[in-house]
Parts: sequence; C-alpha cells; structure tokens
Amino acid sequence: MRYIRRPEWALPETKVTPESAFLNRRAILAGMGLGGLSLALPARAATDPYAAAPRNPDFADAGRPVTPEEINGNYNNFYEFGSSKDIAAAARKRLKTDGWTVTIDGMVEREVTLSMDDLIAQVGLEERIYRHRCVEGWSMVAPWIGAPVSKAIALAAPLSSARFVRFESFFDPEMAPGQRQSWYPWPYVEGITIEEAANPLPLLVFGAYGKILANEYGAPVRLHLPWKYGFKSIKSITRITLTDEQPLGLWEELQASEYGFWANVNPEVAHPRWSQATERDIGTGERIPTVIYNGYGPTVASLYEGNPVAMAAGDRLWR
Ligand SMILES: Nc1nc2c(c(=O)[nH]1)N[C@H]1C(S)=C(S)[C@@H](COP(=O)(O)O)O[C@H]1N2
Ligand SMILES: [Mo]
Repeated sequence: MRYIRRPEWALPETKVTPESAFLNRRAILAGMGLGGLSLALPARAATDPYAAAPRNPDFADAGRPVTPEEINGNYNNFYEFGSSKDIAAAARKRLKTDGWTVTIDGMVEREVTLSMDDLIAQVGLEERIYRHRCVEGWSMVAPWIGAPVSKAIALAAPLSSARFVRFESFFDPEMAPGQRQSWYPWPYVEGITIEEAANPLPLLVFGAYGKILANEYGAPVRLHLPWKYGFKSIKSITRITLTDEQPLGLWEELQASEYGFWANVNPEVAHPRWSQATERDIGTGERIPTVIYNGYGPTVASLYEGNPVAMAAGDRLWR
C-alpha cells in the first residue's frame, strides 16, 4: 500500500481523497463483518446509533490507512487484564459493563452521575479517525466514535477555580486479575489541564469500527488524546473530577522518570530506555518517522507556548 506522507497531517484543511475514503470505509465494513457488502450499511445505520454516527470531516483522513480491526483488537495495552498485548479474550470474558455509570464531580456547580445511554444522549456521537502513538514505539489508526470531552464536562458546569481534569478507571480485583497485582497503584488514573480539556481534540470514546466499543479498547467509555503518548488515554472511565491539583497518573506514580504528566509525542526526546524518533504502524507493519505532537501540532501547539517543559522536552523529567 502506497500513500503520500505529508510532514503534518493538517487536519482542519484535509480534503478526503477518494482513496482514503475507500480505505476507511472498507476497514469499517470489514470490522462489521460485512466484507464488501456495502448494501447492508443503510439498513443498519437506520437503527444503530454507532453505525449512524456522522464522520467529522475535520478528522476523516488520518494520512495513513485505518488499522484493520482484527489487528487493532488483538494488540492492546490494558493492564487490568494482563501485561501482554494479548488481553482481548480476558477483557471480553471478564469486563462487565452493564449498569456502568460515569460521575463528573469535584470543582463543579452540579455533580452528575450518568448511565452510558444518558451520557451519550447528552453529548452525541460522531466518528473521528485518529492516530494513536504508544510510548513503547508502536502506533495505529482507529476509527473512534465518541464526543468531545469538553461537552461531557460542561454537563457538570465546572467552577472557574478548576485547573485540571482527573480521569479514574474502575477498581475491581475480582473482575480484573491484573488489579490483584498490588505493586500497581490501582485504579488507573490520568489527567490533563483545563485548557487541554477545552481543546477540540480530546475525545470520549464509546464506539469503534462502526459499533459499540469492544471491551479490549476500554469499554464502555475511554479517553483518546491523539497528540499524547497512549498511556494518557485511559480506558473504562468511571469518574471525571475537576480539581486544582495536578493529577498523578498510574504510570507517573509508578515510574515518574519515564512517564510524566505532559507526555506530548516528541520524536526529539528519547525515552530513557529507547529512541522516540520512529514508530511501527501495527496495521501496515511499516516503520515511519514520529511527528511532533503526533501530527496534531496545528491544533494543540498553542497550548504549550510559554511552557518549555511541555513543548520542548516532551516531559519535564526526560532531560
Ligand atoms: N485503564 C487502562 N487504560 C489504559 C491502559 C491500561 O493499561 N489501563 N493502557 C494505556 C496504554 S499504555 C495505551 S498505549 C492505550 C492502548 O489502547 P489500545 O489497546 O486501544 O490500543 O491504552 C491506555 N489506557
Ligand atoms: Mo502505551
């Protein structure tokens, strides 16, 4: 597969090329088990909110093919279900999402606790094709279905004193064998600044590949921050807390010298144990150059002006 690699995937200006539209559509259909039978799509779209989610034209083309679902869904990080990439079966069998709620609390005017149906009804669904870059040096392209984080946070009416958003995952060692490993500071936690949360890119993800989110991706709702290393994109969220304290993520708590708060993708700053100059796309198998902010600089670079730590170092501790 050949395609043109642009220096920046200038997102808002992107024109959908017939080729990429075809590739994305094909990946989604394949993900739905429909192969080339596009005739089946309209009927499904009429009833299924995930299949019907409109694609946001600003994020219709990631500049690389969408990673086939069978590859993406079998190469995951989800330490609650094991420390290998092969956790899909365990997550599918064990993660129970019935009756799941998300609470939005902390420095807000009105704390809210919402079922997934209620949350989705309030924030809506759209499809965005996003690149994902793991700090370990692999990457993929996912057709997410979700809504901007800012829309969810607005439901609770944040106070002006709130400076950070802290995301927390579930804690249930019965359900998640990885949580019986007590040297990890469970539950998984991550955080961003209020300014980052207000940016259009952070996405709460409820679906992928045209349907409800499969367990291995972090059902029923996960975060995706496409310009940051993948560990920031917390899965299976139960609580979103507005706070004036910088959140301490699970990986930062465990190993602050390697996994810091900002974690903006930066090919110039090596991880203490390996280079970040290139990455392997798990879909194409190609090794490709890593791009500052994972190519989302036009949308996010202004967040870090005057913040040399987040901007130049990728992380304050990696110098
Ligand atoms: N709750 C939770 N969220 C998590 C993780 C995890 O282990 N637990 N792993 C993170 C890491 S390191 C990455 S790269 C991405 C992987 O997402 P994917 O499996 O959908 O590719 O999820 C992130 N979110
Ligand atoms: Mo990762």
